[in-house]
Amino acid sequence: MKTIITIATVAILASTTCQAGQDNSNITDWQKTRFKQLDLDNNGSLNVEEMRGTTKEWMTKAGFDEAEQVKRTSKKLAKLDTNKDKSISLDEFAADHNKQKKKK
Ligand SMILES: [Ca+2]
Ligand SMILES: [Ca+2]
Repeated sequence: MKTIITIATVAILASTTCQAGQDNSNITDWQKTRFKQLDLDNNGSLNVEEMRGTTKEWMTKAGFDEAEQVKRTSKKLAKLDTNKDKSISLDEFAADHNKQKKKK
C-alpha cells in the first residue's frame, strides 16, 4: 500500500513540474509556434526526426548527405538535451534559442 502512495505522489509531483515548465516566461510566442510546427506528432517533445526539420534545409544546402545530416542532427540533439531523455522539450528548445540570440 505504501508503495502505491509513493508512486502516486511522484506522479503528481512530476506532472506539476511539467506544467510549471510550460509557463516559463522566457519562452517567446515565436518559440512556441516554431516548436509546435516541428513537433509533428504533437507529443510535446522533439525527437531526432523532428529535429531534422530545423537542420535539413541548411544541411542540404551545405552539401551533407542523408547519413551525415542524421549524424549531425543527433549531435545537436544531444547538446540541447539537458535532462538526457533523448528528446527536446519546449524548455530545452527555448533555452538554446535564447542562447543563440544572446550570441548575436
Ligand atoms: Ca514529437
Ligand atoms: Ca530533454
